[in-house]
Amino acid sequence: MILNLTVFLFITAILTLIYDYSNAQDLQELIQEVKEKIIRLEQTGRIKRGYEPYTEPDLLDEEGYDFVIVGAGSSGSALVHRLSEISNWTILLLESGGEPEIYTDIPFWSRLGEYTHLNWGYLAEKEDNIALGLKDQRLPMTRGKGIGGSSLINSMIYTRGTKEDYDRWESLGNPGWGYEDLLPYFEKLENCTIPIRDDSYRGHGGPIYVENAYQTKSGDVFIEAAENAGYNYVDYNGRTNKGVAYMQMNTKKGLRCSGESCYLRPVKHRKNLTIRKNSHVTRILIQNNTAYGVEFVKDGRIYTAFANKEVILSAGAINSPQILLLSGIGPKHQLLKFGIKPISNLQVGQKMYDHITYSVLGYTFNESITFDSSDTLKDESFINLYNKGEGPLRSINTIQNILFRRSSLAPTRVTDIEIIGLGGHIIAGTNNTGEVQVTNEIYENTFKQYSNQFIGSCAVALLHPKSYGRVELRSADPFVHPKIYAGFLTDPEGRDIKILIEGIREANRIMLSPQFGKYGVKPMDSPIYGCQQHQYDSDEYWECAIRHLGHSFYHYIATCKMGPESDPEAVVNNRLKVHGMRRLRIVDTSIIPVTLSAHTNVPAFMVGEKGADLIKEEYL
Ligand SMILES: Cc1cc2nc3c(=O)[nH]c(=O)nc-3n(C[C@H](O)[C@H](O)[C@H](O)COP(=O)(O)OP(=O)(O)OC[C@H]3O[C@@H](n4cnc5c(N)ncnc54)[C@H](O)[C@@H]3O)c2cc1C
Ligand SMILES: *[C@@H]1O[C@H](CO)[C@@H](O)[C@H](O)[C@H]1NC(C)=O
Ligand SMILES: *[C@@H]1O[C@H](CO)[C@@H](O)[C@H](O)[C@H]1NC(C)=O
Ligand SMILES: *[C@@H]1O[C@H](CO)[C@@H](O)[C@H](O)[C@H]1NC(C)=O
Ligand SMILES: *[C@@H]1O[C@H](CO)[C@@H](O)[C@H](O)[C@H]1NC(C)=O
Ligand SMILES: *[C@@H]1O[C@H](CO)[C@@H](O)[C@H](O)[C@H]1NC(C)=O
Ligand SMILES: CC(=O)N[C@H]1CO[C@H](CO)[C@@H](O)[C@@H]1O
Repeated sequence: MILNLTVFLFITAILTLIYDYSNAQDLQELIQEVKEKIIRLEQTGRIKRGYEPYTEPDLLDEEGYDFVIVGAGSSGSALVHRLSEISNWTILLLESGGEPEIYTDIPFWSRLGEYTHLNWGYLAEKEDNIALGLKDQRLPMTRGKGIGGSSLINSMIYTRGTKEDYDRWESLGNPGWGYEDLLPYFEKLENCTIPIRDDSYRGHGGPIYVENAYQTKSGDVFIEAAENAGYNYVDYNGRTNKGVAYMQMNTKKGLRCSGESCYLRPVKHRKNLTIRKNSHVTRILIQNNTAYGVEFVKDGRIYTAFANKEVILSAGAINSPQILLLSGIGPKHQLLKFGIKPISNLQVGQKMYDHITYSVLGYTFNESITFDSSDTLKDESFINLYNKGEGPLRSINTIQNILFRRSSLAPTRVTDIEIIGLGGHIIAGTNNTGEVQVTNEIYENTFKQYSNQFIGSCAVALLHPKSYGRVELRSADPFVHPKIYAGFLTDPEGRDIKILIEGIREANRIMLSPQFGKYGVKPMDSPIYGCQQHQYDSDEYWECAIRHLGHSFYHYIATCKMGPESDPEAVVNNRLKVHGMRRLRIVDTSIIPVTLSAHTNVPAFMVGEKGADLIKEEYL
């Protein structure tokens, strides 16, 4: 999980502990140090890395393939893995970013990528009454850039979503997307290595490994406390997600299992598959409402790739709509504003759902049962990770537990609150430096005082918001970032904020229980700077805190929403084909029409798997 708004601070916290580094310059030094360590351990034969560079054939000005796929992210990787099983299909995968870095495989350090070229670096537009405690009042809208896409820099939290979610998706006029239809894909894609009581929902033959998160004692206490508070221990990726559990991660023997490492790495040598990196698609080539190729820029030159069968966009929920808009598919008035000739007037980018999260709910402990990051730069930790899949480097931002709950305001049977238990805190104890940050006032006046204490925290996420944002063009230049409006907490009834506050109180109920009391757990109750005028723990206080530090969970969906032709918001149909167009599909999280009780990486893999089958059905 976790916001990039503070992961940087978290990283600097680790640095402060060990090296007393404190500025952005030193982040680059840290990255260098981690890289050098891995290379040295590899050269001396103490670890073995699985990663080999991606090579590609010479590029011609014009090339032709059966399928041209745009974006090597979570969905694109799954799609390409499956389509390239068909030996007589030729496939071109174009990815704007480059290769993974050697540290991205290591869960603990992998989020470093967020502060490098592996992140597109999107920031939401400034909006009223949200992000009040962030620099420039702009929310980071992080997106992975590189082979693997967002799964290269994400937090590897493994969640499928529930029967209610997918049945709702299907009920909106999307046959084939109900739970019964999709469960086989969730099973197919995974290799669940966790012992589970009712295993009948889980898969064991797929490329995506599932393992429990690294635990410290505080993770065990979280389970005890939640059970005592009335939650059942569940396999939250099984029959029901309602309850508490150790967090399941998509790691393979302790290492990141991304679209790159688990879907593409094993098949990248297939002769019928060409993967071109640093290849930025600028528009789809369209004639007579038929997509016949794409134009892309590599090393400053423009190239054309023709598609004999289809063009498929897997550029993610921010970039797929951007590419459609640049190609003339989208709201007519918006296109005309940028001088783009309208081809199909669809509501591209007009609705974007995400999961707003408050993740700085901190607690102090009187004993060291939380995460101790001082081990994470030791050679032994790297060796244990690579050779045995064990140790603290398996940990991602100290994530340990997950809990799903239905709030008192939940519209249907969905679980709409998620609480994540962490054995650390992402701001407290750090120096307030970094490219994205809370304001210095907040750091100095709120979090700094908790330095050098044993700390844990909870993140609370709203899974089924009413509020939504949107994505629009900022410019007709394909290299200019689109405008992103998060739209958090804009629902007129104010229901979203109420549910988040309910979630915060529930997290407090668990963390301040007798089970944690044995470890002297106390809330970090120094008010968030800017919210001192409210009585601590009042509804007004929490609303203020959330409006200051609530952030994106990077679970953008619905910007190229699936729906029947009769749905005015729909961009693709249930076969992932763009309405009114021929030979053009979208296969990524942008097509997801309904909010899910889940983080979106596994759903992204599922969409790739199912998309591949839809395409195979059509041509074979
Ligand atoms: C920081 C972070 C943490 C997250 N943590 C979790 C988590 O713990 N668990 C979870 O389930 N989900 C998590 N998510 C969300 C999850 O990773 C994403 O929802 C998922 O990866 C999206 O998959 P996708 O295929 O839709 O898009 P992406 O994986 O983003 O892939 C899109 C790809 O297209 C490429 N691209 C874009 N534009 C172009 C272009 N013009 N030309 C060529 N290529 C292009 C991009 O570079 C990228 O590689 C997280 C996301 C982020 C950013
Ligand atoms: C924190 O950062 C400031 C600069 O922003 C620097 O002056 C100060 O020395 C740093 N403190 C520590 C403890 O690193
Ligand atoms: C391609 O392969 C599939 C099976 O893998 C087969 O059904 C199809 O006929 C083949 N097409 C051609 C043109 O060879
Ligand atoms: C699934 O994981 C288990 C345990 O690591 C392993 O033995 C098995 O080979 C894996 N299966 C596949 C299909 O990779
Ligand atoms: C456009 O495409 C349709 C459907 O394939 C076809 O019937 C029509 O003849 C095409 N028109 C032109 C001008 O090519
Ligand atoms: C922590 O606090 C609890 C509750 O006050 C107390 O019982 C325990 O002895 C304390 N532990 C330490 C190490 O101080
Ligand atoms: C022409 C060619 O090399 N086809 C390959 C495509 O990929 C499949 C799956 O690996 C191979 O079996 C084919 O040989």
